[in-house]
Amino acid sequence: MIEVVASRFAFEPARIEVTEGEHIRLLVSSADGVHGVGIKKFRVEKTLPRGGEAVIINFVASAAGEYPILCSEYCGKGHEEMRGLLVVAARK
Ligand SMILES: [Cu+2]
Repeated sequence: MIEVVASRFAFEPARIEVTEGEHIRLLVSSADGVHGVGIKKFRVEKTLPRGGEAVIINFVASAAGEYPILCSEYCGKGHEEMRGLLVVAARK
């Protein structure tokens, strides 16, 4: 399980490294207002409620590569810059 905290306007950690084929479980919460987590490649799209309640996101990192983690809910002026990176290393 990987814990991630979203806030205006960043994800912490901003970089998540996993291995191809791994079953990923993210436990994501917001430190302030409403945010979202979007990882298009793996069809991840979840809203994070205001108030810090954690949301669990499950997916399989089925392809190696680097994929942006975007905020999927407009959250203010820095929304477009709010991004993390999911790095999926190829399985040896
Ligand atoms: Cu946001």
